[in-house]
Amino acid sequence: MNNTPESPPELPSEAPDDEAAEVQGGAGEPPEYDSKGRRCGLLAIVGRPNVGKSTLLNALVGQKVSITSRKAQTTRHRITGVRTVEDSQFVFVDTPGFQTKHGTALNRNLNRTVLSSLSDVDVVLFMVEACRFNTDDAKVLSLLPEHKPVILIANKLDAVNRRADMVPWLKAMQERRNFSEFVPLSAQKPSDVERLFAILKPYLPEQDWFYEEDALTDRSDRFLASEIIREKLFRLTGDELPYNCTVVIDKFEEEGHLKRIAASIVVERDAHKGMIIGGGGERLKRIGSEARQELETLMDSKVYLELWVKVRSGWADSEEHLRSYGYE
Ligand SMILES: Nc1nc2c(ncn2[C@@H]2O[C@H](COP(=O)(O)OP(=O)(O)OP(=O)(O)O)[C@@H](O)[C@H]2O)c(=O)[nH]1
Ligand SMILES: [Mg+2]
Repeated sequence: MNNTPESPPELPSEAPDDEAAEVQGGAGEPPEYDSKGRRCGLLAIVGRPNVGKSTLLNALVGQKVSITSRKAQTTRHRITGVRTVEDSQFVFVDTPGFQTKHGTALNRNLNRTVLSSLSDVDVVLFMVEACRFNTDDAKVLSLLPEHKPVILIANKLDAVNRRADMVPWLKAMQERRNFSEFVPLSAQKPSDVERLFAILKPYLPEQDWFYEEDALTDRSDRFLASEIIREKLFRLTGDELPYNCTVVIDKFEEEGHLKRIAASIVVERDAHKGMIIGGGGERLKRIGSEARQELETLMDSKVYLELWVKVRSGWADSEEHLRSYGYE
């Protein structure tokens, strides 16, 4: 996976001192710089948990870079997905679903991630489920910056039984905010997703690309490994397992065409450990085997995966644990 950002354009090093001072002071002409007609911009995907933000990001990028599940609160980090179409580079930022309940340190951390992602983007994709709008959606909407274009994405269109309901719903939505665009779609339908690029392109500023043309994400294989394991954990355990478990990579070594990965699943209680391991260790085996298969495909190499389960009570409410587990 190619994830090296291109270095930003540099001022000519031979410029005399007084010229450099002039540029810094903001007077005079900006340094001559040719973006070759290219466009590039940051687009944040924001919304309450479970509306389909990560599903859309993966579809836009054309490869899985962000995990998804039926459970709310799946995404825990700011994850960048890149897609370059002709002269335009779209840098999408997936964010955790904004948390309105449970004031744990983890939730405060997730919300900080959402808010900081908003500050430097060119356009916000505000995602809701088509024909729905609840207090959690309203809370997210109230946090969006006033002076940035916001595009309303009404996802899960396939789940709307009566299309006629869309008209009054949209009218009510437009009264809530002056959205720059309104796009009803299904993130699971590739033709709907491809249509988005033409709609979004005019919102990208004219500037050179931030990433190389074939870049997909800013995240490392090591990070991806922990996320894929967490996804299998979320998907293969029922609602009995609370969402506050996490995955830590203890070892990530490459030996030629083989990757040796050891990871710990960290839970809050002994009872949770039992749920994950399952009778005769069956469930943990399945989590490991599904994760390994997917990692082998994504990383195009052989993967040897070792999984452990550890109990660390109170980790989700400890800033110190959060930091040591990679929550920025
Ligand atoms: N029917 C239908 N389901 C969808 C669609 N898009 C996503 N989903 C499902 O919605 C659930 C949540 O999807 P995610 O992409 O994980 O949602 P999210 O908004 O990233 O969730 P958090 O990371 O928890 O905030 C998954 O079960 C998806 O398969 C869609 O267009 N139609
Ligand atoms: Mg997500």
